[in-house]
Amino acid sequence: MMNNRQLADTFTLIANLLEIKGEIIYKTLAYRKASENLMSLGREASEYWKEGKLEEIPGVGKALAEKIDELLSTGKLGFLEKLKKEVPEDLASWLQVPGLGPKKIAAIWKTLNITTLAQLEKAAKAGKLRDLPGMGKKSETAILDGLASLARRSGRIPLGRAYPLAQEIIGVLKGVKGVVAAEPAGSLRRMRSTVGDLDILVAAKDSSAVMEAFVNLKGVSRVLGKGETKASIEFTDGVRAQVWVHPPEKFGTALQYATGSKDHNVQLRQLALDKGLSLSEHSFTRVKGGKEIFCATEEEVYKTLGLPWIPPELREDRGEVEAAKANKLPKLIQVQDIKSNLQTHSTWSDGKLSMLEMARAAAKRGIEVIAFTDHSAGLGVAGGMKMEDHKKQAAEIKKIQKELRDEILVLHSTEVEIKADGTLDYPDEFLATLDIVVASLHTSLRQPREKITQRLLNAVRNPNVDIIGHPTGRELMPEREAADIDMEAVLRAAAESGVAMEINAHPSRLDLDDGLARRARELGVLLSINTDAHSEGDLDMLHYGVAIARRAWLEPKDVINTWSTKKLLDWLKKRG
Ligand code: DGT
Ligand code: CA
Ligand code: ZN
Repeated sequence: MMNNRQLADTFTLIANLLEIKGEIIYKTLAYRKASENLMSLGREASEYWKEGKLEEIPGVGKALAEKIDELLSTGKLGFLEKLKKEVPEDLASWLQVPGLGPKKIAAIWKTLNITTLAQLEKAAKAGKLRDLPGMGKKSETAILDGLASLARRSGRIPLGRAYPLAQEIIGVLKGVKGVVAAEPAGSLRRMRSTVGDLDILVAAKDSSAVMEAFVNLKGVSRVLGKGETKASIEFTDGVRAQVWVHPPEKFGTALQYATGSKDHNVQLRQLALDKGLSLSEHSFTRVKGGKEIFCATEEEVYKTLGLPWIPPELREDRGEVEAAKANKLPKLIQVQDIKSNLQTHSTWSDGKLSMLEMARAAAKRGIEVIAFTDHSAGLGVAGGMKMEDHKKQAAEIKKIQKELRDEILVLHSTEVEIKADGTLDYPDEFLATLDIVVASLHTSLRQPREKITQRLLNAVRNPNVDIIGHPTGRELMPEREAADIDMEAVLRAAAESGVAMEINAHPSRLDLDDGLARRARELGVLLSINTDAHSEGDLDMLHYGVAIARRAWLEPKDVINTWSTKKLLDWLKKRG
């Protein structure tokens, strides 16, 4: 029976093929919406189906319910089979090429009668695209660049996908008889922004029941290996997962080993050797012989080495072992330290909730200050606001603040476009009237390095700008490379001007990533962790941003969102 992901993929495929076919956008939107809703649905659609309640799924009306019904009962869909005969399925993969949209795809396919990515590349290289209607030499080069960028993609899994999937798997494994504990390990536990595969560690005396449950998880397409202590699977979408099973008395050494990183582990093993011990996945043994030392917890592992426990986010061999030895580990920031959310969107631009609803949702999560950073006019696709409308928004903020009283403080703000020519989308005199200003790049991200760096520098040095939103423009879901920016120059300028650089907590961005955030802190730049929430659910993504900050060694004082309301307002006042 098809699971939600497979149903969602089917609807996305339909939407993509319909778009290439030339169907009006409004028709494809219903499929895209349904696909999104299926992905974020808390229960399997098949359960709704069994209850005869498919239409209770958000975005699913009668027509879509019939299609889901057909897919669940037969595993196929007549409508899609017919569509594939009109529009070859291979063409859908062309949509992943940056710079290539449905209209151009249709034109190329119909004129040259080609359908695969390989044929597309060959045609572009042979200069056969430039003469097609609506194209030119420039679009041909853009397609070649897009194909090259596609080839450079990592094949790694974004944390925002891996993390919920791992939680699901862990939930199932915890329900297996005899399981004492189940935890993420590997890069997943270290919270890297992308992971190669999912590593999960289970404590149980007997591994066979765990292995059985693991290889029979929903959506598994292949079992890559299955042994006494380890099993490895691949899901239909190519994601791989690995489970390690150890008895509870060895859980500490096993978890430490499986968490890595490899380089961190190399360091620990050397430390052990210096003490005449050999450290393995199972235990410490004395090199000279003698009793094995078992560790049920990680704390015991580190203690045996004479170290305090090192948080997983730091285990990258970036100085953490030396810091631990000297008792100088940072007091890492935690989710509960965050008091403000300084990038959120409401229905004034492309957010799903009104300001009042959003403010209440944030307050419910312990947030004390929220800034509404609705898009500026230039970002038309995201419902950018005309400058005049800010008067009305300010009036609404006054009104809802009365209603909210001291539940949460609402700040009037904007996410102002840094335009292609390097100027900001609103004039300085207007920006100066707002409580706080976020400036971001969304368009013309492929400008040459010098030009786009200068664009960002202009914003960094503008005294009306307080935060630079998602500074590099990289995206993880779907994958998009960062703009070619001299970030070292930008961070140095930020240290000088006092502007804060964002760690955008939304798992589709996680920008700045840990490396740049750590460099920022080194240079004395302030950081700001914001959810960029467009819906209530987005407010719960904060922990991803905090994890990136922890990987960057950040302490509460480095992040303006941990400050008291007074300190934050004083800072804003001083900036003018
Ligand atoms: P990934 O999956 O590429 O994002 O990165 P990791 O760190 O999850 O690495 P992975 O999945 O290859 O291995 C999982 C853990 O297993 C790793 O974090 C540490 C441990 N490990 C793997 N290979 C070695 C090794 O050769 N030596 C040691 N000491 N540990 C290893
Ligand atoms: Ca891994
Ligand atoms: Zn933005």
